[in-house]
Amino acid sequence: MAKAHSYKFCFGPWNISEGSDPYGPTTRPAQTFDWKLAQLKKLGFDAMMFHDDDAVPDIDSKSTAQILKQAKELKKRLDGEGIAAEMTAPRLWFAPQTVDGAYTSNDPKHRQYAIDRSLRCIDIGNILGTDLLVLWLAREGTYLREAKNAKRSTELLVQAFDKMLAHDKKVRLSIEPKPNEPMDHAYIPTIGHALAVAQLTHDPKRVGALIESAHCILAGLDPADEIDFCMTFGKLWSLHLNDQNGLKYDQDKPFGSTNLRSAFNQVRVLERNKYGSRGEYVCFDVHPFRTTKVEHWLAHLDNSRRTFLKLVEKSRSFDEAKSKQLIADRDYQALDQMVIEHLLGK
Ligand code: XLS
Ligand code: MG
Repeated sequence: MAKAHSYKFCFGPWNISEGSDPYGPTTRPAQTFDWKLAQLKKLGFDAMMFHDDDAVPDIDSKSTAQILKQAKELKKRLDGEGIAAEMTAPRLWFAPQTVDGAYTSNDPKHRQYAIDRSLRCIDIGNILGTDLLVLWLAREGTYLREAKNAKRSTELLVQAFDKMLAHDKKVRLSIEPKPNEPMDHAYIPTIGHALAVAQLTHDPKRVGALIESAHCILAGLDPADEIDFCMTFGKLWSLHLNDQNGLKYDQDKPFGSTNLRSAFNQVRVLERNKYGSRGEYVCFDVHPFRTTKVEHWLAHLDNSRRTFLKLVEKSRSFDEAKSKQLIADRDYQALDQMVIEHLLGK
């Protein structure tokens, strides 16, 4: 199996979830943050990603001084365990103030709440030692188009991003596109939209993106192509690998669980673009199945990392010379079969 030295791995506390879904309650008792942190290194992971209220629970009930104090305490713990913070992300989809959107809410007070919370999240990231602010724009969209207008919403997003860029000269905004869910339609559905909006900000070189496999699939796009497109701009700063079985709710399935060929192609483009050589992490934004027993609670993370490393091996052992010759002959049937048999193993 490929040595993990060329890739560093990451997950978030929310990836060790309790199994509830819209049609049923949890099937596993909640684990403590301490327990989740303790599993990370055992699984061969290097970093944890944090929503602002993962780092500072009940953040809305705390003063700035309390928030910064708790962030410093967390930083001390992470340093003690040799765990890096990969990113921070404002969780702008739970609070009552974001019921009608965060940065694009029709209520100016709610827009201000979202911006203030994002600036605090940047301060938390500074303390935890990461310059990456991930912006999954969960509620920036509509249930019905007549409630908002997309041009104004895009302008409001740019204004919010500019306030974050002005707040801290080092922060890098990593927009995580997703076409829908929870919204009926989201405003930044693909990597193309994310990189286009970046160009409208005051400092486009500090606005990049995060790609999630499932979100590309929900947009009817190929994750490998989205990765390659983003790498063309040098702006893939984080990555949530997982899988998705068609157009439905976001499944956050283990990497390779539905489409091994697509997973192989994602790894192949990451290899080709030397993703990770500039300090980027491979994060798995995956959830256990609802049926998963407590004793198998970490398998989805361990399996995703194992699959990734085995596909790194498959990518490195792929007969590139033979494939180049088949491409030169435009013999794509043979190339197709060659990939299939390579993945099936001898
Ligand atoms: C949800 C998003 C979320 C972000 C982190 O679909 O993928 O998990 O990545 O808040
Ligand atoms: Mg994600």
